Amino acid sequence: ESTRNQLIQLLAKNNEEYISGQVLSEKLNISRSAVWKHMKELEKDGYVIEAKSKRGYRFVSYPEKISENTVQWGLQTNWLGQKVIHREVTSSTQIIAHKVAKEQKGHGTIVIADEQVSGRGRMNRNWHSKKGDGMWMSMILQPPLPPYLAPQLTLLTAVALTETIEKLTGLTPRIKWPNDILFDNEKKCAGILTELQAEQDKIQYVIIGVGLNINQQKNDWPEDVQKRATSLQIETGKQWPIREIIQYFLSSFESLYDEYMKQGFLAVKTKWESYGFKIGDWITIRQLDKTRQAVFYGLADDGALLIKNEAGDVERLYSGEIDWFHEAKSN
Ligand code: BTX
Repeated sequence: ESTRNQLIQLLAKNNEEYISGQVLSEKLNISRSAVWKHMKELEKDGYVIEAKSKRGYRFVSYPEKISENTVQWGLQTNWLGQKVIHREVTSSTQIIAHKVAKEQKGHGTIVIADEQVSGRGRMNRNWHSKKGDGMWMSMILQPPLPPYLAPQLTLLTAVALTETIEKLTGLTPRIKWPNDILFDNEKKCAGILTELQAEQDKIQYVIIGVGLNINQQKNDWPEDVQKRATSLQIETGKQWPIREIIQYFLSSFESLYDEYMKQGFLAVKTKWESYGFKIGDWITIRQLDKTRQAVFYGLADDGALLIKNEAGDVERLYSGEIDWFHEAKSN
């Protein structure tokens, strides 16, 4: 790793505290005047650095750009995102994450891109991920869980994402089962894609992909997507800082994940239901080639979708897609 990157990491890890030129020169094994020269280079790149005699150096602010280092600066997590892989452009962060997970595991490693040229949704659908407009991220996790519980992680991710949007923007996002985040206008601002590598009774790793539309305008999407999509910018009328949203989401996800590992699914379920969209309403359920109507009852204790069918019996569903009744009628 380059001296420059090591230097950035040392300053970033130290947050707002000063770190002396002496300590830096010892840790990096370079002279103090070389340290000073590196600082001047960093300033040219948009880092704002404060230097105080007797105390040393500290970062005041980072360039707005997302990078492995800027994501870590001020990050409040214990294990999630402690390793960051960043690409300006890539096909899909899911592909990189799978590769990394296969080679070196890496529980908690995250992959972020400014732009994905073939971002993917579920069932090989396309996910629009234009440059600098959103959070396009994949998280590598190795939860000590049997594979059948993996869908709970998708629900957990939806809760963390919803909390993040609500806390930072004041908007009221809702979750459409199992994994879309939308607003009361039924437009979608985020999606989650959970991909699993497992043995019969044990998860080897999970890649959770999260796409959140942040600064797009309506015209940034093709027409078919415009009808269903929205962004934080469209909903609030202002631009949002992507780096801070990433950091807030990582904290929020980590604490919910830790709580879930200690206490089980109940805490997630309660929160999920408080954000759940159309609970108590008629919905349309599509499974393979079958379509039918039922009342959306809520979540079962294990995260399954509870519905009351036309005969009045309550059923559990583990997969499928739901739509609102009026959408199904108009199709
Ligand atoms: P999904 O299958 O539920 O949603 C995909 C559908 O949503 C598309 O068919 C299209 O109609 C619509 N759509 C496409 N792009 C957008 C967009 N930007 N905003 C709103 N609606 C859109 C949801 O799949 C899962 C998406 C996960 C994306 C992340 S990004 C990081 C990671 N890398 C990657 O390739 N995928 C994940």
